[in-house]
Amino acid sequence: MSNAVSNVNLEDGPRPEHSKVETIKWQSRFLRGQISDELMEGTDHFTEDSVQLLKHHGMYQQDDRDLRAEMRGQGEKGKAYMMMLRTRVPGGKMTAQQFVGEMELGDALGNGTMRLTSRQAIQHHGILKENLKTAIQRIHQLRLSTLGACGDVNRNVMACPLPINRPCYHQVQALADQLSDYFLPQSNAYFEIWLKDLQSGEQECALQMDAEREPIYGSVYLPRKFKAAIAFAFDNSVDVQTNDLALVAVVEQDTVVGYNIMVGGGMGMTPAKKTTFAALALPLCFSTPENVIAICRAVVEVQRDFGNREDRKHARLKYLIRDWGIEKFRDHVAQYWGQALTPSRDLPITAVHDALGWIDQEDGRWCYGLNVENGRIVDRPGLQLKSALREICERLTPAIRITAQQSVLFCDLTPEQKPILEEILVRHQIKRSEDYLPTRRWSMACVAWPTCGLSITESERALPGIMDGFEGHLRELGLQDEPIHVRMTGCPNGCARPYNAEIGLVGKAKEKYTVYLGGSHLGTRLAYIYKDMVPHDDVVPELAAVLRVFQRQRIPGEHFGDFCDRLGQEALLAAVGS
Ligand code: SRM
Ligand code: SF4
Repeated sequence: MSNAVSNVNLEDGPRPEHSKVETIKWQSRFLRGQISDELMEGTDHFTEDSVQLLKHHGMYQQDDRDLRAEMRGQGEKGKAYMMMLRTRVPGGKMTAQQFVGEMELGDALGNGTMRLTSRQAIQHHGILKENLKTAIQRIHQLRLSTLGACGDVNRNVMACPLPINRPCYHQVQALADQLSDYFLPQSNAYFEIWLKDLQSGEQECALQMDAEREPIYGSVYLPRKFKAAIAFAFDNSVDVQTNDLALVAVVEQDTVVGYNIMVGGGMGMTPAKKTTFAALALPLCFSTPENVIAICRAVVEVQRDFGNREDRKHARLKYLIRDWGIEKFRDHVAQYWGQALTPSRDLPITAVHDALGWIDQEDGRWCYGLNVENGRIVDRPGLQLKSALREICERLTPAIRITAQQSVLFCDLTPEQKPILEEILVRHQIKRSEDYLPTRRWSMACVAWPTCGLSITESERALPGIMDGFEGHLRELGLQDEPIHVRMTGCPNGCARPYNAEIGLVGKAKEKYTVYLGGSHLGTRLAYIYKDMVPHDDVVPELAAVLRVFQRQRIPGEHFGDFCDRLGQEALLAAVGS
């Protein structure tokens, strides 16, 4: 056992060399800070210290970047401030009533759209500071919460969303719910700031969390965000290895007999900072279902105590594991847990499902997975998506699941309800999932402009056009049935997980992208940089050139990502002829 010295003293607070955010958290009295006072002020935005704390309450301060130039042009110094609010939805599971309630919230207080996220959660954009409390209270009244959706804590826990009626699926969802609850901040700040003035009957579930201590996190919380997901080896739709804590259920006769636990996945990186990198989680151990939460807690505690608190760009768990090596990390987890760890079972990931189209739940009921392009639920001329989803929810009251590809599943439908759902889609001009090419069903873009303060390029607004062009070439080459995974982000932070996709398009400079190739459709291999600084208009021609080589040289049945990986960058460039 090594003698590594803890990086934080939970009693004494941050050291001078720690980042400013550590002091803000430490001085916040468990996430309170000045948020309540600033809410009362008539300003349109929060101070920087409060902005850091607000993340733990599930929100980001943003401004409409489309309006920045206009506001400058009018001689104003200000920005069009607004808040993004994120609801936690473990495993993406919610009721139809909650889903409709969230859409109504977006209409009443947000920008009239709702966003399904790449972690199975829900986001609203465009909420004004003055409406924030009402928005959170409405979410609370839906028996949902934004607490811990962002910030230096465990975020929304992902789990396979398929509603198949077999014990293993229920067990995995139950564990996602348990982990989500277990790692929630315990501070009463959320209740005090947002919910205290609700009628007493409506406070009910918030009042259960009135402990004034953080038994797991301590007073400075984690060094950085922390993410967990649970997959099956036969369905890795949650992209499990991109998480800090990655659980793969070991299933025997439809029942979970344990979990392979992996650690240290993460996508975010800063190209200019060479010490940063994307990483896939590495095997830690096997756990029985009885021990899994305790071992997960030990992982979180080791990261809490030893994770880097000086440099937030080096603070995710993956850097601790890279600095220490997995063996030393494993030793520490065993020590914190108090028992020896059991080696992982040999259980490779073999498949991913997009869960779209009609799926037999194996209990006489059906699920329909609807492809929501880039997760944006909106009504616009020619696409009445929001209205259609509302009607489906109100008439059929399906159970809802959000997928890790930003789409939605309507579950528990009777055979008689199937034609009704189809009719609603047709009447609202919604394309059925079956009518998309497989590559579009698998495509995913992050939000980027105009709300994301970190975006360098367009993403959500750019990918549909890029996919139109890409699909044209697929058809031309007879490759239209290839389920090639394309993921795009407006900056290198990787919110749509581009670095393990078959094609990753990452915003690098104004209207320029880094093109990554060679990730695995299973999510188990990182991609390499194929070309850097590719102008937006050249992206499709560049990809088309690679498609042509793929069509000529692939081994029958070979996936696009596997082909690009087999050739590697140099050979691929040579084959393309550039
Ligand atoms: Fe993300 C920051 C949106 C999933 C890595 N992400 C942001 C912020 C909050 C920008 C900011 O810090 O100011 C973005 C808000 C944009 C907006 O206007 O809504 C944002 N991230 C998103 C969402 C909404 C993308 C989407 O289109 O679905 C996803 C919300 C997930 C959720 O429900 O919790 C989202 N972000 C991810 C993922 C994918 C995942 O977790 O599976 C990643 C890569 C995995 C990882 O964490 O490494 C990701 N987001 C980041 C990072 C880089 C973190 C790092 O370790 O370097 C940042 C920037 C940061 O934390 O400093 C970031
Ligand atoms: Fe914003 Fe970058 Fe994340 Fe896209 S990848 S949402 S641009 S932080």
